[in-house]
Amino acid sequence: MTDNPIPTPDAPTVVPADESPTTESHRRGPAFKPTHPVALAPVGSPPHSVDGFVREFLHELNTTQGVALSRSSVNDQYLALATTVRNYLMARWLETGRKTHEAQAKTIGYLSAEYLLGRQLGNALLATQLNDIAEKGLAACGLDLATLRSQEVEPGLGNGGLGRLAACFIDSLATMNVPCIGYGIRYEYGIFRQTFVDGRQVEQPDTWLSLGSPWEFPHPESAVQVDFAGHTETYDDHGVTRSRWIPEWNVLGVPYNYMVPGYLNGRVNTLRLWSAQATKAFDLQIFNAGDYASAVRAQTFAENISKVLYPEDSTPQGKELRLQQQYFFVACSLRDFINELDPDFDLHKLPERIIYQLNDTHPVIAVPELMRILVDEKKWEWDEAWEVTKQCFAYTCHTLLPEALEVWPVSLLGRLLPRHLEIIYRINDEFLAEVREAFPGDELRARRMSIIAEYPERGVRMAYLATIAGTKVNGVAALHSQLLRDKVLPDFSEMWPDKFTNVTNGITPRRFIRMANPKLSELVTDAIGSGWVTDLERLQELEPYADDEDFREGFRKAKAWNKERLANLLVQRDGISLPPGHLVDVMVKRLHEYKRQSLKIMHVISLYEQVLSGKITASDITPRTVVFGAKAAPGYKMAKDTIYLINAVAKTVNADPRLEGRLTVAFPANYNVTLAEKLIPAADLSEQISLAGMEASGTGNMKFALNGALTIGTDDGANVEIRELVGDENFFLFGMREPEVAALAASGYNPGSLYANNPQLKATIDLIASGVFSSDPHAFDGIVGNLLHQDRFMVFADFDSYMAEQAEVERAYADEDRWTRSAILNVARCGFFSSDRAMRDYLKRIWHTGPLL
Ligand code: NBG
Repeated sequence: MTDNPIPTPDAPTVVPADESPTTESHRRGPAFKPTHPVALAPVGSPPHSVDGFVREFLHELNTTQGVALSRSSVNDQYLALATTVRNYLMARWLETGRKTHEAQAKTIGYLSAEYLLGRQLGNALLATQLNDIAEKGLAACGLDLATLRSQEVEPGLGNGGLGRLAACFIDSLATMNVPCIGYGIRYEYGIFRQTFVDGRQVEQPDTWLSLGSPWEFPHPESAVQVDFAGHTETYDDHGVTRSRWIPEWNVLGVPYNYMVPGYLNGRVNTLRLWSAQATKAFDLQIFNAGDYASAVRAQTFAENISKVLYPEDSTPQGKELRLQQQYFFVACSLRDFINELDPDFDLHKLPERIIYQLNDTHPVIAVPELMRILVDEKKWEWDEAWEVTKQCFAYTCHTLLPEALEVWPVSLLGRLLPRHLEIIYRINDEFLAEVREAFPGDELRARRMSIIAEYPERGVRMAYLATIAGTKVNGVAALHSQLLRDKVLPDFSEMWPDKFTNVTNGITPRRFIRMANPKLSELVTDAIGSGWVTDLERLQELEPYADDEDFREGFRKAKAWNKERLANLLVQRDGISLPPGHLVDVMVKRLHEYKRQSLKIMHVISLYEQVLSGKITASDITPRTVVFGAKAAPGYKMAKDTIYLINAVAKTVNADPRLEGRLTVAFPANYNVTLAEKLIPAADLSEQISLAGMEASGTGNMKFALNGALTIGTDDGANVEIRELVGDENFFLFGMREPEVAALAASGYNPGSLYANNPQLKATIDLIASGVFSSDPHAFDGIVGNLLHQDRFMVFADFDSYMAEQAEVERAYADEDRWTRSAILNVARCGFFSSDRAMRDYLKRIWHTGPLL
């Protein structure tokens, strides 16, 4: 628990009142009235022409990078290009800030510990419509746009779906003209860089900042102080007994602003990520005492808070540093918004100005923090403060896995945030009184609903706190929201049925179709015009084109082009060859047992086994390449073993001439947003094969369908809605449904007997255990033993159904026209999955605000 111990008593303890930067340094606006006409005019943009672009680019190269074109490195050129494109967005950004401030409009404060942004340059070029100009301008300077684009290291400040969703949402809000500030953490190291050594995952630090970061604007003058630890005391405040927190140490949060450009609409919102820095008090005392080494250590200690993204996805580790991160960024974010309000603003009206969306439980400590500000600092009555606080938050749950619901040990929370723990206790007391009043005599219910869990140790259930405080609680797909109400929070949904709602996730069409799939975009735009980019439901107009032979031909050509582009990339990036003419079957997502990559690799192994044993011949197999992309949490043994198994199978299968090259496995390392943008458009088949009831939504599933891949999937998460929309005949459904899963679990699931009674399943598992895939005979004991004796995610139970549906896939793929028709209908019918629609749903059902026009 104590991976970042609180400083011992020789660490600084004094927090001088004048610690924050001088008021003078962050005063806004000029001291005197400007008179120069340029200073009075609106901020201008560089001319939208090749000439204007070249001038701006060379100016940046010469004056910001400080190099001549003739001596510039590719990195110089990339940085100058990024800055140039940024300059074209600047006038919009400054104008957006001015307009939002003037309108005093309600803002969405999106609180998220993760933003998986992907590369910025392509998106900025798209938003400014500068692609062609940049290409020509750079060519005239002897440079190649594509080369410079590939120089960008993506900010991997998230683990997977949750962080990518946040990035899609802020893109949509900007495009829809809705005021939003995304708040998060500027991790110095994002999600680790994955490499494979002898087939095993090895993690390397993600040094995304090391070559410069042209997209960020630090504002050290607006740094915010964040306190930790210490104790609380009561005092007499003119006859009223109040509490106050005497913290033990503190750090500074320095904001870094990033542009979030809307698509062709003139709006640029802000993403504000906080970086931790030592306060002066932290080291001054020790410096004065002449202990240089301790002073530097103190500094390192403070900066640790934003040092690294925790690489666990959906399974938090409950580490102290993690709680520090969570409190750090929400404390900064609340303080920041309040600081920006007019000094005479009446905080009772705060809900008219902001709604904080809690992206999972990670930022939930914001609830007691706002209470602390109102009750302790502003000296409000408790009830008055709670009334306002309740209206300022809404909560999105992103999981159903019990181990993913955060519970902070009371001992830890009380040590790090003693005043917040007191506030949580009081919220709980008042809430439980409400429960007892609503359900008299039902003490068991009160105990079940308590924010404080008693076992296995006393802990604070953050999801309960969020549910009690939030105006609304939502799940991320229809099935997930239903299970959230019925299984995770049934007592709460009984008490407050209206609090619960669903918003099915979505993805941004700008990045994942328009940018990632230029050929399909062109084809679609030629057919139905370009309106679909901001109004994705218009893809419906493509339906009749499914029966148009020319369109189908164009569609296939686009897919073939995407496959070739992927093949070129994989050779260059990983030395992997993608055989032409293959069905491209893709499973990309975090490695997790519930997602069942093991089932996918068992499909490959089963086919291989059937060839080895002579049940079929290679020519019976539809030529297929199975592509995996997945990172495993560094401490997740089973997930790492699965990566090793996939790599081992790939090595064996790809080299076996008996398969005649008709079945290959590709596993490029370090799957990230940049790779996704090339992989997804090239896919024919999308694998969404989690055990029903486990995947909250999935968003990769939406990206594949919208890029014309067909889905093989279980009735889980948003798959359910995809299938409803595209129609059964255009979706490969297999496996148990959620109620069957629940029933099987209740009746006692026995994977061992399935193994014993299913010859092909047995042959598949036996081949893994036989040692053909690894020189280490025990390499897969863990995986095999786990499946045989436990199989928590019921891989064996769905094995037959999955194999049968894969055979159905092969039959369908053999009929080119039928397949293309289905793929086009997937695109035409999935417009619902735009994150623009998701944002409209949040605006209507949760945030109760709208665009600022
Ligand atoms: C993930 C779910 C996905 C879902 C994303 C975005 C967490 C805790 N949850 O199914 O596993 O698509 O959130 O909602 O990362």
